[in-house]
Amino acid sequence: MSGHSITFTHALCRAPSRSVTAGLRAEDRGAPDADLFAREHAAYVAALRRTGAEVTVLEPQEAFPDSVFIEDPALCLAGVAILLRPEAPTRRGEVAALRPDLSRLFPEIRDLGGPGCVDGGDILCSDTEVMVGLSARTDAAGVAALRPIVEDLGYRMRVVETPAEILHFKTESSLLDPETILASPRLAATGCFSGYRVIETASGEEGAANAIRFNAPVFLSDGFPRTAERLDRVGYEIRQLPMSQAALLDGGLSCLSLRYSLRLKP
Ligand code: CIR
Repeated sequence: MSGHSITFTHALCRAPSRSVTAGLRAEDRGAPDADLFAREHAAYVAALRRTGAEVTVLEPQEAFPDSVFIEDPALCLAGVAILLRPEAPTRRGEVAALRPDLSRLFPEIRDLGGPGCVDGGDILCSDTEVMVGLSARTDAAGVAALRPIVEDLGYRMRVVETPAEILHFKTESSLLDPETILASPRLAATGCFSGYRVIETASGEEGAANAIRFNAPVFLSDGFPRTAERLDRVGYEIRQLPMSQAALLDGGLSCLSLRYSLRLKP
């Protein structure tokens, strides 16, 4: 096992805006509390920093309530930042707002271009492969525009379907190590992870699948004790973080950062 795809030197986050209370949500379970969101976000940033990574936190953007979910407007791959194209009209402007920061941090920037759409939340990367889930936010035209970029950077691309009830492909899946994926039973049942070892979340704990392996630990959201125990039993170092406010906006651990290494693909 190379360990490469789980070793990150950097992460990029964006502080939540006060306008986060107006963020998109499929089902209204109440608006998040902006102060509590900020505290949970700060705990997340601190936890990433404790792994030794350099974490940059960008200024909040009031014009974009969902901009704290910085994973969606870009993909960082092999030392290149790829600017994507969110489907949600209220999120389109996040791309232009992020460009100057990515230009400062990355030696190379590429653009997806229109008219297709891709959200970073639908992209799961291993050492060799980029899996993209078609979803309400990522369409075939977007995938067609992404493919040549990904292949030019030396990765295979696998395109799969995300079941309609799941917002983003990674809402219910994450890479635990280069060969292992954590996924909800309903996503795993589609067969899309063939070739990987799949660990399923415990019953009723589908949200645990939006985990991140960031250097040594696997971070899980609070409130998924049986999945945490399942992972602990097979040897993963588990850290749990409060995600109550992001969850009200259908977000989770992966959405809150762009994780990358400035080493090029070996
Ligand atoms: C949205 O609907 O776009 C946000 N409220 C949540 C985005 C979550 N992002 C992700 O799963 N990558």
